[in-house]
Parts: sequence; structure tokens; C-alpha cells
Amino acid sequence: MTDETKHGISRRGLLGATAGGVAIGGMGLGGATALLAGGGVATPAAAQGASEGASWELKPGDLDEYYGFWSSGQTGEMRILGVPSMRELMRVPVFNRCSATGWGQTNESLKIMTETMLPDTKAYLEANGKKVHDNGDLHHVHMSYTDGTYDGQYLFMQDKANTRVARVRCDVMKCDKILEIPNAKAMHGMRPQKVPSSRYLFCNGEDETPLVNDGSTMDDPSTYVNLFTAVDTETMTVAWQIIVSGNLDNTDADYEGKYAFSTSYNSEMGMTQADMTSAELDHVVVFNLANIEAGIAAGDFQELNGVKILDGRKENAAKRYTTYIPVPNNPHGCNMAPDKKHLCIAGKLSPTVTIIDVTKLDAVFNDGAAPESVIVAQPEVGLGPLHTAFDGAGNAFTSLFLDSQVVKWNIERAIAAHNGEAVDPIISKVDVQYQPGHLKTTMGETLEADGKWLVCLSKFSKDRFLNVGPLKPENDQLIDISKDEMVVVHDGPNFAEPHDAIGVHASKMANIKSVWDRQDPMWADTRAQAEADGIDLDDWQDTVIRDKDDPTKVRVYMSSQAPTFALDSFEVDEGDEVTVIITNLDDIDDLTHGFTMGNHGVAMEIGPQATSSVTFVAARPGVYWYYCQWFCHALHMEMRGRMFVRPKAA
Ligand code: RUQ
Ligand code: CUA
Ligand code: CA
Repeated sequence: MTDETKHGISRRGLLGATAGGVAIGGMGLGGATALLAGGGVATPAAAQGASEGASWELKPGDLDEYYGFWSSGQTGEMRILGVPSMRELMRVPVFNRCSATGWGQTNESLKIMTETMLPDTKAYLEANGKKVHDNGDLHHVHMSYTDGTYDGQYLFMQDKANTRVARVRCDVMKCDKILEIPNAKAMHGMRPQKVPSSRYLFCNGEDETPLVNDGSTMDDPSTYVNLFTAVDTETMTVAWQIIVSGNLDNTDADYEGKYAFSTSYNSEMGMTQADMTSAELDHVVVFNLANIEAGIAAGDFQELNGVKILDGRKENAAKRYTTYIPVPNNPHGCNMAPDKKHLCIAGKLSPTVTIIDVTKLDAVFNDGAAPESVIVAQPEVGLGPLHTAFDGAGNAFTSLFLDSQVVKWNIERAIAAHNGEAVDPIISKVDVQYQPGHLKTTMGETLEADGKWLVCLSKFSKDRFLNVGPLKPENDQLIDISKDEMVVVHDGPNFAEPHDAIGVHASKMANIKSVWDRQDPMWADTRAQAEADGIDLDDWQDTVIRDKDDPTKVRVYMSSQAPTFALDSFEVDEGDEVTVIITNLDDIDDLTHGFTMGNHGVAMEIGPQATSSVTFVAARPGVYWYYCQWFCHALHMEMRGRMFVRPKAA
């Protein structure tokens, strides 16, 4: 490969000033990394043709065909959008804290946020006067699978910032588990197993650190490792970890239940950006699940922080836990096609997508075939390929970060061209605005990929919207992919920074509830406390109880029913630790109440038939009004009461 073809010359590369700099400059590496960081912007909006695609518009009251589950990057929440309307339907707080719902403040959410916290994290937070991390960096959302398609049970997501993964229950769309992962650092790529079901959640640690990270060394990278983690999705505990060579970026699983795959851009184990981009080839790691499980059964692991860790580095190849497939420098996206056969690795600094035939992997593990023998094509698709999506009809769609385009290409044609046939795998390209990262097709990560819509999550939106200051929205663009020519039909401004999304047909979401079950496990601890206090939450009593053993603790049991709280007022003593426990007795669809204690920084949501509780110290004598902050009734404003804090006896 010449440098020219390796770094690619496309139409846009030649015409666009910034992209051209890379291509014509030839030695694209430095330029490409600069562009990845700085974000040159390509085609002006005016160059975009008039939209003639399928209608995305819904009349008032019409429902979308798909649920879109969106990540939110550094905002740390999950979002639900309707597709194709791109209307935002809901925000689900996960790693962030939420003023409206009290996530990160209610006792129920604090338990979820802290129950798996590692001892050293707890100590760090305590030293900083905190209970939980305030931030998260949620790049990827994926749903649980059964037999290769979405089953509507759970959504999973990761937090790169604080090395956590979380689970959201689809029946109530609330997070029910957050797991802090030991040993590894910076959870980035994450995917559930697809077949036969999502028993494992695969998680990539992106950042290298010493395995025993106790401050004894910084400058000896030979002590540095990266870990691939398999989480048991039922218990949300770590099943096993495996040490790899290089680092880990994105991951995916096959449709046979045999393998998982991860891209590595730092096979160099470099500690600086120059080091990380120095090699011509990095690699894809393939994890052989059966061999790893056999290794655990045979006791071939060390245990660290309660986790079984295997060694899957290159030098341990004889164990056949892993194999390393060489691919061009600094690969990024890792996407398994719904043809069950082809894994597409986006080149990022190389203008290619590497196509791996996963049915050839058995020969690598069992018969000593060369790892590179699984590569069946390497089509040049454009500059800065980051991620690939599929339509279920043999076509792939790859985002081109530097070209600011989506390219549609055909997998079989790419393989034919690789084998010397005179065919062009590229079908068409469409300009997007601008700098796309992930892109997702409806049902595209399942065996039911339907090729209707593609959402392209563009990182920049310069000139596409009214100026809102130096911080601009991102731009999630909706593209009609039903024909060979793709058409951008809708711009969707979005707040920082939706990395990824999935499009799930609404028929998969049949078990979403409208009203909570009074016995929901979410508030099991609160129920147990009530029982210990002699309160039956099913036969509601409104009362104030002082703890028998610790008289400074007061629990206020209160029900709410539009438009009143059962207690007009309650009294506590200055310095009391007050826990307010509210059950919403309304059982009507959409009748949510709230509880806000004025001037105490306390607020929470209480959905129909739900119980929520919040604890604070009543430190200042006086009268404080509490009120319902969720509009619930014509007399919603009047839905309030008083807390009287009696001064301490002098
Ligand atoms: S990564 S823009 Cu965090 Cu999903 Cu590719
Ligand atoms: Cu209850 Cu507003
Ligand atoms: Ca590299």
C-alpha cells in the first residue's frame, strides 16, 4: 500500500480544504490526528441537496415506530427519543444527578449508586465530603438480547470517567444497578452477548495502569496492563477479567455466542499520543469464550480484588484464550454484521474498513491458521472511518469523521473486489453536518436489521442552528436509507454529547409499565425499615416516628394523593436527621407527585404507586414549606405543608 492510498484520496479529500490537507499532504498521520482533535468542518450546509426522503414527520398524537435509546456522553444520563420523529421522550438519570427526580439524593438511588463502590473510591469520596461521583461519561447504550435480537428486558451502559457499568430496567425505565469495576480503568466499548442471550456484558478498559496500582511505579510501563471484563448481567457482578496486550477501544459480540472482539489503538502500549500512533498496524483482540471458561474451571487465574483474572496476552497464545488480528493503525469501531459472518473494523487513521470473516476463527484457534487469514477484504471507504452500521440487506454504512460523510457500501462487493473482480463496493455517499462519530440503523445491531432509517450522530453543528454561544449543540441527523441514494431528512440538535444510540422497534417494548407495582424491589429497604417501625406500607398510616435506638433520627411516613400530602405539617427538633418517606397512592397513568423541601436542597419524584425517601439534617429552626413540584392537579400549587424545626433547648 502506498502512503497515498493508505491515507486515502477521495473526492472530498481533494476538494475539501481541511480533508485535502491530509490527503495531499500525504503523510497523513500528524495531520489526521490534528484534525481528529481540532475538527475541521467540511461542506457548507448550502451544498446539501433538498430533502426528498421518506417522511419523518408525525402528526400530533401519532406514535413513532421506533424507540431510540441514546447515550449522552459527559452528561451521564440515558435519553429516549422517538424515531423517526427525533422527539426527545425521556431522560433517565444514571451516572449523573438529577434535580427533577432526586436521582443521587433519594435513599433508593443512593443505594444503587453506592452498593458496589470499591473501598478506595469510598475513601476518596469521603475525603472530599461526597457520597457519590457527580459525573459520568456514558458513551454506549445497548439492550439485552435473546437469540440475536432485542428482548426489551434491560439496557446496559458504561461510564468511562469512573469505570462503571449500569443497568436500566425497561419495565420502569429506571436504573437498578451500578457496578464499579475493579482492576480495570476507563470502561469504554461495551456490548452484551447476543446469542443465545445476554448472559455476559463485555466491557473494555481503555486506559493502561499497573495491575497493582499502588503508587510504587509510574515509569515502568512493563507493569501496565489493560483488562477486558465480562459482567454477569443477571447479578451485575464481574464474572471474570482477562489481561490483554495493548489497550481496548470498542467491542462487539458475534451471533454464534462463541466470540467477542475488541479494537486496540494502542498496541504500542505507548504513554504519549506520538507513541500510540507510531505503529503501522494495531490489532483486534478476539476472545474465545469457551476457552476462557475452561481456563477458569481449570484454575488458570489469579485473584485480585475478588475477581478472577486470566492472562490473555500475546505471549500466552498457547492457552488459546485470545488471538490478535493485525489491522491498520488506530482502529476504532467494531461492528458485527447481521449476516452473522462479517465483523467490520473501522480504520480511523486508515481510510479502510477491515472485514473479518468470523466463521474462519475456529481454524485460527483450533488448526493453527494465521490470524490474518480471517481478513477477507479491506475496502477504502473515505477519510476517518469511525463506525459501521448495517441494513440487513448486505450493505454497510460507515461514518467518515474527516470527510463529514456517511458512505454506503456493499460487503460482498468489497470481498469480490478484494479477490480481483472489477466491482466498486461504494454505493453512495451523503454529506452530514458535521464530523460524524457513531451512526445507527433501525434494528441494525440485531438479526432483524430492517434498513429503514439511519441516525448519524454528528459531533459538530456549526451554522446548522441559531447561535447559542461558544458551546454548540451536537447534531443527530436522520437519514433515509431505504434507497441507494441516502437522504438527510432531519437535523436533531442535542446536548453534550450523545455518542451512540440504538433503534429498537416499538413492538419489542411490550413490557413497559405505566404504574409502579407497590411491592417493587426498588424500595425494598424502605419497606423493611417501615416494617421495623411498625408501619404497613400497604395499609397506609401517616405518622412521624422517632428511632428507638437513636433519638436524633426521625422518620416521616406520608402518603400523597392529588392534590394533597396526607400530613399538613410535621415537627422535628433542630439537629434531627429527618427521613421523609412518601408513597404516591394515585394509581392513574401519568399522575406523578414530587416532594421538595424548601431551602433544603431536597427534591424527589414519586411516580404513581411508588415509594421514595430522602434524608437530610434539619439544622435550622423555623417554619419550612414543602411542596409538590410535579404538576398533578388544578390545586397543585396548594399541594404543600409545613415542617416546623423546634430550636434546641438553650
Ligand atoms: S466511541 S465516536 Cu466512545 Cu463509541 Cu466512537
Ligand atoms: Cu402533587 Cu403536584
Ligand atoms: Ca496505534
